[in-house]
Amino acid sequence: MFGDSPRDGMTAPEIPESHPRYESLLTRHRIEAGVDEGLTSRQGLIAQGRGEAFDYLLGEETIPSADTAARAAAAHLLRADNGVLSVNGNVAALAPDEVVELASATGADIEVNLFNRTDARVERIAEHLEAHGAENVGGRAADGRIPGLDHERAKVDADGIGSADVVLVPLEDGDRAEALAEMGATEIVVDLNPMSRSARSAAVPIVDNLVRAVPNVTAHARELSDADPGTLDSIAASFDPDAALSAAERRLRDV
Ligand code: PTJ
Repeated sequence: MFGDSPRDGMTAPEIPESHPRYESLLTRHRIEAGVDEGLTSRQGLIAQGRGEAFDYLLGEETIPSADTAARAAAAHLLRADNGVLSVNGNVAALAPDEVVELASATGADIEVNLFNRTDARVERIAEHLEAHGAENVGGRAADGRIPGLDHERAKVDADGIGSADVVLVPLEDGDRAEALAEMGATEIVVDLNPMSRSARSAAVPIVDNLVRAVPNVTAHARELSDADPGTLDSIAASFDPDAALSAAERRLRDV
């Protein structure tokens, strides 16, 4: 059914568009197709299931605090000297075009950065992103290290995430998110679970589904493209991560 082209999993013809949970079911098919195509790890299926549960409780919409976070993320990326968008197997399957558009709107680089790293999957994902218009995709050199992690999980590009001043990590394992934050870069995390260590270690936690969050950061970046540095700095500085996490948690508990 899937696998003839990278986009086959997007169409999922057996789901009628009138289905009340059409978007959610389509997303599932994209992740399944990602596994079939060698982009997404099997653990990525489990991660998606965890994410779906939180998204259901959030009402499957971008809540106001997540929108504020997306705006702060856009300001950070526009101000960055070396901004990097980190892409794993789930992100590659769910939002390749959206990542390419965000890179173009902010001038950030794209780097494949995997929890369950193999050279073959890095190459597969890099080629997939290139087929969607990405240029100079990083992650293949793997000549840098995130301190405090074991060998495979620590690998990054020295001139990419290794020297970034702002990193966007949509969906990250807690250990790696904490280790990345300790490297000193401003860390932007997209995670539907506001209680996860990844969200809690981020300077800018965006509690939203990455399929909504990435295009939303792009929309804010486009809207802020002519803003002066002082305006961008003040948007970034006025963002309160604890308030954003508390607002998201209240929304989950108020269902
Ligand atoms: O491709 P790899 O090898 O780098 O592996 C990627 C995964 C995601 C498998 C790996 O990083 C992992 O195991 O992650 P965790 O520890 O399962 O954490 C995933 C987090 O992302 C959880 O807190 C989920 O709630 C959240 N999540 C899942 N799907 C989405 C999401 N957040 C935003 N949007 C989603 N679509």
